[in-house]
Amino acid sequence: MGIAFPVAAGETIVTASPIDGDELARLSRHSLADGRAAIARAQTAFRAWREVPAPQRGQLVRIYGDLLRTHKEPLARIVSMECGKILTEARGEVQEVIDICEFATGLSRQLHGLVIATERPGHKLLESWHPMGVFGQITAFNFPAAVWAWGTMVALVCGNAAIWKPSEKTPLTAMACTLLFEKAVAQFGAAPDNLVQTLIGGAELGVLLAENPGVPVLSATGSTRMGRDVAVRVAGRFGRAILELGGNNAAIVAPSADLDLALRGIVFAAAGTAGQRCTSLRRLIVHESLKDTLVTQLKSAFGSLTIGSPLDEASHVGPLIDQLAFTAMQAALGAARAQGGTVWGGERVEAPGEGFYVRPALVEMPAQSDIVREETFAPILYVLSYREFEEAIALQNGVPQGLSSAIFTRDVREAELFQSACGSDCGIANVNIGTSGAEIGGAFGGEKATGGGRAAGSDTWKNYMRRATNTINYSNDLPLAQGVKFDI
Ligand code: UN1
Repeated sequence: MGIAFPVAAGETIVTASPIDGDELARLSRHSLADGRAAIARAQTAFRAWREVPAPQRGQLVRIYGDLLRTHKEPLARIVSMECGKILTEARGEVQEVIDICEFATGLSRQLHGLVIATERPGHKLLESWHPMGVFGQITAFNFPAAVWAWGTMVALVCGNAAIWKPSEKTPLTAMACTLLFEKAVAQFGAAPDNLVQTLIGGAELGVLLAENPGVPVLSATGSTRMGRDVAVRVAGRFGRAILELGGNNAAIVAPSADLDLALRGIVFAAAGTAGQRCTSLRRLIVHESLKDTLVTQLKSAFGSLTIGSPLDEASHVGPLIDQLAFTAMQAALGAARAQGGTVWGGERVEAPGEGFYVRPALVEMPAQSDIVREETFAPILYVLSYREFEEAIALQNGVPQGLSSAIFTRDVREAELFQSACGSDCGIANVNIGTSGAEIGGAFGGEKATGGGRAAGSDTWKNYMRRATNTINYSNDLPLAQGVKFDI
């Protein structure tokens, strides 16, 4: 079942835990030939799977969700060890996988088309939905399980086969998820071989998935740079890409905000997951009357966070993923200083081993300069102030990315305006909660440089299906649409 995971031989990937830099595993890479063979096998699996009724397909996903419930803790520990997020967040991530399984199981009985009013007598006009074929998925290190499940669990109930290329930094979580899925397949007993396959390797396998016409729909989560490359390759063969790329998420703190609540929301969104969520809060747009108070409170809150091993239940902030992330963070802080910023925090915090632990940084900026408009995948919160509400909205929208946004206010007019067509331009616009930590029930994703894709709940299932319009004539006549006459 699936692709056998390669044992160490030939070219290897060595994974290290961000906790202490210690080696976790050595794996060999799947080759391009392995990748091509996987696509061919997935096509065969798809042809069988599309014939299984959707509610039955849902039963496979239900079984997987049940298995995840019983394996939640060990899987969370793998997530924590491999990507460095604190245990409560790692458990939350596995819960997110369980939640999407539940959602997809229900969805398997709700995939529906339409009957549309037709202009012709004795005719019927329908819209029906069919699976696309092979669904490919490229995921990032920071949500090594949940983002995969948002796509793959929904794509499976829609009748597709799936191929997953996880981040090179988190192959063990991917292997654990895949092996557990194979257990579900064995229990289910009626799924074709190779329904879900996982490819371990680097960008070359992502390129293969992006360029291969055997993968009609490809989802990619990661940097805007990666997404631009994937988008062009997929478009070049008229494939469908679902892109979830960078965010540069802001929260507006208005004069009427409940400051206690805002503080808690801001600290979790900015410092949680060590600022390594695509929904992490990166910009605070605070009314000038509150700025000094809030900055003082934030420094004290950031200063009191426990930074340390993610496996220690007392830790609030775990390590950055690797040295490169640390270097990028320090470079961003340097640029912020050069652009007039005042930096508090951001320094490396000593910990046993080679992990890169940092104090979350708070950076007061005189303006939304170039560095503020960039996404740095680390805990840096830039603080800007505003006087008029329109100014706050303009700052919120004045960045290339458009993923998540929030406003803290008790003024209903501000809250409504923020969520209206004239307000936030993001895919997620929250009121009185932070920018991160979305539930799976809604569609997840954003606009502009975030890529425009949507995954998880709502009607995102349509991304994994193709739409057919069907006209049926049950009359004895052949009237043409638009009143066209063509007598022979
Ligand atoms: C991501 O960082 O790629 O909304 C996904 C959230 C999580 C998912 C983040 N549920 O923060």
